[in-house]
Amino acid sequence: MEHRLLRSTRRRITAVAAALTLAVGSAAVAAAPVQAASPNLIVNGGFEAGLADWFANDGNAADSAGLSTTTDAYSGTSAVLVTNRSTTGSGPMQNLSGKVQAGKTYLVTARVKYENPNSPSTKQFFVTMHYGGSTYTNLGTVTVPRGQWGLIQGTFTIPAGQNVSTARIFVETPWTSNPSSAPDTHLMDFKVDDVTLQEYVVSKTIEVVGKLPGEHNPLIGHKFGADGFGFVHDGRVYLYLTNDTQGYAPNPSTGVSPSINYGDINQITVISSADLVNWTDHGEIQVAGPNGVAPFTGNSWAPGMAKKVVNGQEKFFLYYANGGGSSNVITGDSPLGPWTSERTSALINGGTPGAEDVAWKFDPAPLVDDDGQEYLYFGGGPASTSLPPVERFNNPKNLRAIKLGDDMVSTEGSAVVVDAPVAFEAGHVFKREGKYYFSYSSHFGGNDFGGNQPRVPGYPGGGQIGYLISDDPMSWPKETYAGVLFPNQSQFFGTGTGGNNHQSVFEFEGKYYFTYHAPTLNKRINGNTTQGYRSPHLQELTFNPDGTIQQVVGTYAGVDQVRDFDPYRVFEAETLGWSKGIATAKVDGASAEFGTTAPNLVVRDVDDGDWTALSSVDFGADGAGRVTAKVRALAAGGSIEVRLDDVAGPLVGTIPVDTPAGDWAEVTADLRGASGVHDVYFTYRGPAGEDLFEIDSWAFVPPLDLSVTADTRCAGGKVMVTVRATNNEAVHVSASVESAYGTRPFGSVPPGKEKFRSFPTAAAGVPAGEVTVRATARVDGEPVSASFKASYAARSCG
Ligand SMILES: [Ca+2]
Ligand SMILES: [Ca+2]
Ligand SMILES: [Ca+2]
Repeated sequence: MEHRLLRSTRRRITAVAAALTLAVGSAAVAAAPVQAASPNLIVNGGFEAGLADWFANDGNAADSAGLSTTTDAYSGTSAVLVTNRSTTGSGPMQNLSGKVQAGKTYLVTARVKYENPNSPSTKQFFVTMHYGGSTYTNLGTVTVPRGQWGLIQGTFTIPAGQNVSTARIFVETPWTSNPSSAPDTHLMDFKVDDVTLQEYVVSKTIEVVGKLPGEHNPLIGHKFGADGFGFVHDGRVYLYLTNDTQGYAPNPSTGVSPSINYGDINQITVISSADLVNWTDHGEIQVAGPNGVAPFTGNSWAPGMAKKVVNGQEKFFLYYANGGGSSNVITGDSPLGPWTSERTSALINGGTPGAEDVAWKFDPAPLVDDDGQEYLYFGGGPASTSLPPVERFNNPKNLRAIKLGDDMVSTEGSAVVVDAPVAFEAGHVFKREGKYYFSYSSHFGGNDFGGNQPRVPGYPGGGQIGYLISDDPMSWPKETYAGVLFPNQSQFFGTGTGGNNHQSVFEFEGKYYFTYHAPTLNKRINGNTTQGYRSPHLQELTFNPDGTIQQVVGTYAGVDQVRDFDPYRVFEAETLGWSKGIATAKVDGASAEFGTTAPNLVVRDVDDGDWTALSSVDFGADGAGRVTAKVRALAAGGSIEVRLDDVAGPLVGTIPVDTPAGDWAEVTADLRGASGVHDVYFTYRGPAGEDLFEIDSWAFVPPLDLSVTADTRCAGGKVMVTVRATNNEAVHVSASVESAYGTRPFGSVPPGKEKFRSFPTAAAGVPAGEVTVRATARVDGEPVSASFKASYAARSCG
């Protein structure tokens, strides 16, 4: 009797937990991710081998039942029928000794059905673990209508230290002390089929196409990222993002993750692009937490970036919110690091002069002005209760501006109020034509802002981006309010995409762009019930003649690609226009494209049918001759199809991935028909269910392999442009070079040899320029031509 009581207590608790798991997940079973499954630990779970490996539960002397096979199966041709049950625990059982481990998490499923017309119209069933002795745990449950197959489903973690040497699972009905008093209610016959027990492995890989081919928002489809801050440096746009993917943990059965928990986030994600459509994933910076660059901070939200020459050295400063309580900054040698902390305590905190009344000392956004003066904008959260309610709502005075020291890692003087109407968070400033623009996100009302107060006409509604225009970066009275820059994203992206927002503005090659976020990838994974995982978006910003901004319309189309992609170089495989089913991971070693100190990632979780694609690649009129990839094979029989314009478009080459498993190697394929401008799809092929390979980088090469370099030198006070061409082919190549200072033949260049030409310019100084080398040869009897460009820097010989 005693052990029965123990069992009953334990059972009730775990049954509630299992029911909650089911309630969260049951709506989205259809969205279950496709991934390499962990093996089923149950032998003969479908009873297609009869009763092999099954027996009736005999854990207690009172337990007994008859097992037989039935052709009334859920799947296949056979299931088990349980009859003559003496206890509620009497059901089919299988031994798990040696198969499960303490501390690990498992997913259990089973199909059950009962038909007794004298039984209740619905009945609850359990899959239960009997570890031994009196230790029983319910693993999963379902309440099923009479006459229908129901699905028992549950996840569970075996407690650390649990002895599993005699672990067994069985299917049963809810325990009661005297079941024989109502056998139709408690001891009915039932059928079981398709019992599975798998280790529960959480994969963050996004299996849906999150960014649709042809569309440019969200910017990436393989991970999340919020609070984007756009930063332009050396011809690229870098976007710094709150790493929303950090706590993402989709249930392997349902594909649904628990809702976002900002407290999990202590990393910042970096992506960059030279064309605003193909984005390179630079991975995550471990900013905060015990192993962070600044371990005295716990979170890293809402990044902001600035650069400045300090003591003759160009440095990069990454500001971030340490939760709601403070803000901090780390210092980089480049936009991609490496990163160090110059501080040992937060930059903005309760001791910052002028910030005493700011509830949330977060969302730091830097501005380095044309005159070199540095500013930081920050703050947000509930308005001071010392303000009258109407003012708390309309002019909460919760945002601040403060000067930064010349070192960028200290503040100067006292913070001043930015009196942004209905302000909540996300202050940001940019400068255009001598005017300063402050944008911010508005609050959603409630008691923090004085309750239900009349909104001043024209002031922002809840969760909108408003903006102010000022002549002075430290003066933001409410009269500088200029309107709503962007309504809530749910107006454009619909159900499930509401919530907060956070914006930035950057100028790139003469145009202005607006960054914002929306949980559009989350919506593509889970439908209209999203869990708050946000994705970065871009739209172009258009100004009126009076300097005000036209309200931004959010679209999946996004912004135009500003230049075609240059394939004739080594570039990272983690450069993605669009993708399906892949993930990325940081690896040791340098980036082939971004240098020895930049992080390098690889494309991983490559299954048969997964793909990555690049938008608008310019192969030139001569086309590409070959493509090489740096790959690490993980299984035999993989290959990469190179296709144009569509995942099923014209095949221009197939790269066999036939190198030894586990080693990095270069693989290559000749290409036919890859000329002009096309989207390029790399479609991954190999045995189904296998993790095929990882990819580090790509390089396309022209039909002829020449190395061409251009330079300048001084001769007699005049500039000479010099051009060097090396023939890497096994045949003679005929070549000539065109420059701004004339065209000269190289003549025939023998295999492996180098030729040199110089162009007198007759000028003491020349601007930067480019030369073109045109080459022809006969390869395998076929005439082949290719052209190569090389650039040189400006030169003065005065
Ligand atoms: Ca079956
Ligand atoms: Ca995959
Ligand atoms: Ca790489």
